[in-house]
Amino acid sequence: MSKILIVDDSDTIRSVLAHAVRAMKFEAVLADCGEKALELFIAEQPSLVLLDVNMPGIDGYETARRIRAVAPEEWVPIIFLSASEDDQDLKRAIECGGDDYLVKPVSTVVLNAKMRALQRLDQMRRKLVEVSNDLTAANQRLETLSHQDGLTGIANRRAFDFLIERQFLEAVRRREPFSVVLCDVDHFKAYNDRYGHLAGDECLRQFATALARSCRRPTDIAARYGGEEFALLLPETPAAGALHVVEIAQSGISALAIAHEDSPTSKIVTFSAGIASYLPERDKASRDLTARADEALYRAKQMGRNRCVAV
Ligand code: GH3
Ligand code: MG
Ligand code: MG
Repeated sequence: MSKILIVDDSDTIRSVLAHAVRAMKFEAVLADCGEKALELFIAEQPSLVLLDVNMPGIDGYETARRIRAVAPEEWVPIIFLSASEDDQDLKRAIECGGDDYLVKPVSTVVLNAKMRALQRLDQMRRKLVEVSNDLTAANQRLETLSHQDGLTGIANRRAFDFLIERQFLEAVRRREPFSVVLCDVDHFKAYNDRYGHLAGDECLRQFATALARSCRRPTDIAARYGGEEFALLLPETPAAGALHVVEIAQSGISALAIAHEDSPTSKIVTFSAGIASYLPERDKASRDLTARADEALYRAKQMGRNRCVAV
């Protein structure tokens, strides 16, 4: 049930209002001064506040200001109840964060109607907040999807293109080595032909997971480059280090022992890899790392597959 915070220094008015509020099937929480009101506002989280203006200690205006300061993102309707009919008092009440201003004595019918109207606004506001939170979550999901490969869940080509550029520039700036590895599943067409496309997809999923696992550093990235080709981006890594990562990947993938009866080169699924490295002391700023890795990969294929060549 909704809680209404009633703030008034007069015992009589407080109990009249409490009676009216309870008759409307709300719970009444009572405060006899502004300080107490703030305390209860925080502790009880009411859905609406009925606020007297003239009180000993901090007055209603200051109480409203402090309530608004407690939760600037939130909105809890505040209705001022004042003895003054002066327009200036009403103006000030609204400026202090009030949403409505009623002159005492207030008829319960008017009070009821005003409370309903403000609650309706509050509900609409909550719905808007909900919709906006849903939109934020949906945008985050889209953002993730836009750089994630749908089949394997690792980075996609788009992410690869973006990251290689950034990591390469970073390597040049910091004068650190940087390696790119291209990996290609051996005789994968024959795998699809023998086991079917769905089994092929499952093979690629397992392959990607094993490849991603062989990237030990948080800055290493495994991406699906396209089809049955994958790429590794290895910052702060010269060719020898990249070779080491490829060896880990090779043992991870041979541990999967995915049967490939129709492969002319092995009884299980294997891959070939090409490594290209940027070395600050050797290269000016060669940007064709991917092309070089592709050449190396081609050579690994030529040399019989299931191996790695570095250029
Ligand atoms: P090589 O050892 O020279 O790399 O031979 P290969 O058969 O792996 O190379 P090729 O490029 O001739 O064939 C690649 C195959 O990969 C053909 C294509 O049908 C398959 N492939 C590409 N993407 C996918 C995919 O998303 N799912 C499945 N199941 N197969 C794919
Ligand atoms: Mg290929
Ligand atoms: Mg292949």
